[in-house]
Amino acid sequence: MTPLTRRRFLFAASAGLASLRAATSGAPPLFEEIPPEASGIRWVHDNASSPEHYLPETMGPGCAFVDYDNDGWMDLYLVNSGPCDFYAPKTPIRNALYKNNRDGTFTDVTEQARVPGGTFGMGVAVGDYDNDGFPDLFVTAYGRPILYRNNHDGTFTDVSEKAGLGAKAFEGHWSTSAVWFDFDNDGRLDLFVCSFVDYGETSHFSCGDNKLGRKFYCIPRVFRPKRRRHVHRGGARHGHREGAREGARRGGHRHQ
Ligand SMILES: [Ca+2]
Ligand SMILES: [Ca+2]
Ligand SMILES: [Ca+2]
Repeated sequence: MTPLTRRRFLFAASAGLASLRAATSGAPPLFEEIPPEASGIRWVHDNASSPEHYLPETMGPGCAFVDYDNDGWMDLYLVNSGPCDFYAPKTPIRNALYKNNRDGTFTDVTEQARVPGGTFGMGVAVGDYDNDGFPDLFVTAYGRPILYRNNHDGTFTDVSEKAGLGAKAFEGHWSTSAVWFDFDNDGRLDLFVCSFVDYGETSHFSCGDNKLGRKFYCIPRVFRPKRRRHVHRGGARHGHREGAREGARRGGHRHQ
């Protein structure tokens, strides 16, 4: 058999794509964009764009499909920016939770569900950290992240402080992403939170050209990397409060 060189592979792949295009030309598109008027999803992200060109403006927004009410239909959670040390929105902005109406439309239930955010959000990680069968939300942010515990009745409670995930734990911290996973196989979800660069109040700046008098977004490598990461042990059997204590006792809440 003739050996498959890189050139032969690329040739075969391009020939395959060409025949696929020929076979599907004239076929209806796989996806269709549903306008806000039809879906009911009218939420708009505010990227906090400013003349200073601060780096967090270039990030986000994250979102998640999550069946928060366990009715078998995926709902949608969208993360917005918000007030922080360099941004004061002119009008109130918030995250959004859209309930799936099971007919192709969604209803904004953010206020009823009590999940508006309020920090400069980045993304969201979904996980049932207390093993009660209802998904919970961890919102990453430039500044304070938020852990929302699902109350089973269509509402959530901000339990960040009780869980050891509040403002103090993340002071001067920029969490960009997170993942729930059971790293020690004890049946309880744990949380890994990723950091980005050092962008605290005393260290955030923008880049520019002095001759032109213009500012640009800095490339991330001009900032010091933040190697800190958070690993929190969850507490499924005993509820999040005891779980948080256990995490502290067992060194589950680590800063590196
Ligand atoms: Ca649902
Ligand atoms: Ca839960
Ligand atoms: Ca675990």
